[in-house]
Amino acid sequence: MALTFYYGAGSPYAWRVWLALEHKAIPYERKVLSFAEGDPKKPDYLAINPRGKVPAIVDGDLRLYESTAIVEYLEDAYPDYGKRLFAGSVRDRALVRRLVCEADNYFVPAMNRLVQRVLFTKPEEWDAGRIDAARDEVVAELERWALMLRGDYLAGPLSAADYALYPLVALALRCEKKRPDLALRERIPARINAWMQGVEILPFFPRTWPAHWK
Ligand SMILES: N[C@@H](CCC(=O)N[C@@H](CS)C(=O)NCC(=O)O)C(=O)O
Repeated sequence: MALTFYYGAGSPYAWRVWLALEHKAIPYERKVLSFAEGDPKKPDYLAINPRGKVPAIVDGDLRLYESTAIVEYLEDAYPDYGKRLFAGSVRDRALVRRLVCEADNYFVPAMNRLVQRVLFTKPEEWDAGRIDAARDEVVAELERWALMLRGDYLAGPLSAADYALYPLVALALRCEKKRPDLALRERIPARINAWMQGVEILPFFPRTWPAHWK
């Protein structure tokens, strides 16, 4: 029986898992939950993830949530599928894990502040100073990431680190759709723009783009 992947469009965490499944060419059935309908908080889904958040997977009798744990599980449970998400030596793999931790612990809080102040605040209540401050924090993070890049991808070869960060940056950029004068895209370091393009050219990437972002 194929693995079941519980997904919500626009969730950067669910997007990570989708990219990882595609990277590893693992067969899966994707179930789309609607945030508007409150699907993640319905009893059937709470039985899979009691926190009521996407993503989650069900693989045989395993129920697993938290995107980072899921991505590590996919690598360990399907070692011979597709390409490695954590490739190379013990040290190489530690670098990938470190970058994933940095994405979660440093980029996520900066991105969340921006998303909160733009996407989750009514335009009539926008505070330009606080929005610009949040944008500057995201830019400062990306400047740091630009220095960490090891070639085309974050850890050298394409890895779980790229899939951890890309959806977060894409969501931050999504704020510019709602507030065109945010001026985030133009401040993104050139090396990060090039890195994003390196993810976007992956053959499976286009079908993972959030449906309502088109
Ligand atoms: N740390 C979690 C974060 C998951 C998360 O926050 N998911 C959000 C969407 S981005 C969610 O499902 N929210 C639904 C809700 O709170 O009702 C992970 O990495 O999987």
